[in-house]
Amino acid sequence: MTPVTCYLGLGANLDQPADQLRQALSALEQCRDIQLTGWSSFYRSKPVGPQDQPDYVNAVARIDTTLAPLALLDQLQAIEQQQGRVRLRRWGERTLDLDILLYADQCIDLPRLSVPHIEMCNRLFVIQPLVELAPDGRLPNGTALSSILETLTEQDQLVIMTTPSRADLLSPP
Ligand code: ROI
Repeated sequence: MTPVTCYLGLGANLDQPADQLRQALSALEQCRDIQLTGWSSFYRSKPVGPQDQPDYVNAVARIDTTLAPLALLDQLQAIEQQQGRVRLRRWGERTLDLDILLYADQCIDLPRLSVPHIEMCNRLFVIQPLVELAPDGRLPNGTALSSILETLTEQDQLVIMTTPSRADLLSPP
């Protein structure tokens, strides 16, 4: 299979969340069937959902992969588990969340996987890093990502944080 380009959402708000994201990028980089081709800045964001939980760190990664969608999902869930994912409640805090936002220009509707990610267009913490990484990107239906960003101005602003370089992925925190 020829590789396809995908965008992944990364989020964490427990156990030093920025380190969780850095480790996740490092794990992606080490996957045989995945080539990590870029990532956005890391952003600190207020929780969407219950407010009585720590702030999140969010980012978006771009990969090229030969994995089919469900095989990619399995791989992302394995990385979540390796990093000791805990999720204490629905809409609640978690050590690491890895989501497939876009898989080439495909629409996927399976019990385990919906792509484009169902909630992404409503969430500044997804769309802002995605537009940073893919300023000319579009949804499979042709909608420009930058036009979605313009609809999300009401949401709490994100704060740009220190973001790892490729060299940082290889060294321990
Ligand atoms: N809120 C923010 N800011 N970032 C997230 O990654 C995130 N993930 C979630 C919910 C609980 C919806 N809230 C979030 O799953």
